[in-house]
Amino acid sequence: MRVKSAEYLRSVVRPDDFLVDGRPQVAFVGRSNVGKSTLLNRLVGRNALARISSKPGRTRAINYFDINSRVYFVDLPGYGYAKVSKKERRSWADLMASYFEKVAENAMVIQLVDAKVGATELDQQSTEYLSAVGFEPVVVATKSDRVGKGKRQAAMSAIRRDLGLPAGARVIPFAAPTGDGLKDIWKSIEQYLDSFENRGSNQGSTHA
Ligand SMILES: Nc1nc2c(ncn2[C@@H]2O[C@H](COP(=O)(O)OP(=O)(O)OP(=O)(O)O)[C@@H](O)[C@H]2O)c(=O)[nH]1
Ligand SMILES: [Mg+2]
Repeated sequence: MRVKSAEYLRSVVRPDDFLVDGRPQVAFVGRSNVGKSTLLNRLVGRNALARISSKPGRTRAINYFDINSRVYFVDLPGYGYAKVSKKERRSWADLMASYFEKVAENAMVIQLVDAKVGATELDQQSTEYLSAVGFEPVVVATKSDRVGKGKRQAAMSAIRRDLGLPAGARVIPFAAPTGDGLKDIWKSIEQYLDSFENRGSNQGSTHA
C-alpha cells in the first residue's frame, strides 16, 4: 500500500472517545520504549507523526492516525514502565480492555517485542490476554539491528517459543535504522485489510 496521506486524528484517554466507525484498525501493542511509535512512523514514512521519546512511558493515551482514509493506525500506551503507580497501571489495564472489547473484530494487532531483550513476562501475559479476547497478534521483533546477524534467527525462535505462538507463526524482525522488515510488516497489514474489506462481499455471495 502506498501511503498517500497519514494524519494524526486524536488522543484518547476515555472509552467514550474511542473511534469505532467500522473502518479497520491496526493496533500497536508492546512494552513501553519497545519502539511502537518508531515503527508506526517508519511504516508511513513520516519521521514525526507519532511522537518518539527516549524517555519511556511517554505515550499514555491511545493515539489514532488516519492512513489513506482506509485504515486507522492506533498507537497504544506501553506497558511495563516501572515508574507508574498501581492506580495508573489499573487505569491503563481498564483502558486496554475497553479498547479491545469495543474494537472487536475491526482490528488486527501488531505486538512488538524487543529483539535483544526477548519476550518478557509482561509480553507473555499480553499475548495470553490478546488470545483470550480473540486476537492472534502479528509479532514484530524491534531493534533487531542490536542483535548480531548470526544470532537473529535464534532470537526470533526464542520469542516465538516464549510467547507460546503456534509452530508456523512468524516473528518479523524489524530494524528502524535500515527499514529491514517493513515490507513484511506491510504485507501482513495488507493481508488483513484485504480479508477485512472482502468480508462483506464473501458473505453476500453465499446468498447469491
Ligand atoms: N536501534 C534501534 N532503536 C530503536 C528502534 N526502534 C526504536 N528505537 C529507539 O527506541 C526508543 C523508544 O522508541 P519509541 O518508538 O518511542 O518507543 P514506544 O514503544 O513508542 O515507547 P512509549 O511511547 O514510551 O510506550 C527511541 O529512542 C527509538 O529511537 C530500532 O529498530 N533500532
Ligand atoms: Mg510511543
